[in-house]
Amino acid sequence: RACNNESRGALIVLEGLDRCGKTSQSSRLVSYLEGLGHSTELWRFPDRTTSVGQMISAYLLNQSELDDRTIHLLFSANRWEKRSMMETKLKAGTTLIVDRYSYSGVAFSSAKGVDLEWCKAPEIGLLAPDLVLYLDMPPELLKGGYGDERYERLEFQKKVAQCYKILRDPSWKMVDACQPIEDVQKQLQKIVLDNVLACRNGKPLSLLWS
Ligand code: 2DT
Repeated sequence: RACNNESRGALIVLEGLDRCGKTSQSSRLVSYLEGLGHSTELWRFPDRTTSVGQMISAYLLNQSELDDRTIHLLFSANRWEKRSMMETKLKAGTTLIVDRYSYSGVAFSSAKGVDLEWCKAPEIGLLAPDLVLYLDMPPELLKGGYGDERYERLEFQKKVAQCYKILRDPSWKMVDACQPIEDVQKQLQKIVLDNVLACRNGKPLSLLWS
């Protein structure tokens, strides 16, 4: 779809605990926006395809051990290595639906006891999302138990939920993810479409944390 220089894509982030439905809602949003003729891509962090991403993946699969701050900085580096591509795509008019971003970075590391402000520091200067959608679900209700990756334990997820609460700001859109998947999708679609249109109409890009 043709785009004039003024109209850019939106940077839209989905956050929430493991297994709250982020991944399937994200791909549905991409289909929805594409169906309306908006150029859209699905992104996710960690991006396990890069060399930094492979180190992160090995850590998550319990195939390697890393100090808490070291892995935190790798997650952050994994966003920095994608930053310029992200900006290029947005400026070319493509909307990015991003499954996890800096908020996961800060929530998961601070849930381990790493200082919150320390966790935020390496994220400063990354592109700020135009919209943060938080899929809200009590840790006890997360779908079908947990897998074998690091972090997939109820007690830890409860701590992550607390850290997300501290990070949350009034601009976040909280969506009740306990509703049927179709109802969640309908709510997300409306919020996302409004945001995509606002970005096309000249809302400027901004930087974390602002
Ligand atoms: P997925 O199952 O969504 O691939 O999540 N995580 C993620 C962090 O600890 N820091 C980060 O910066 C990001 C993006 C959340 C993989 C796990 O990695 C955690 C779950």
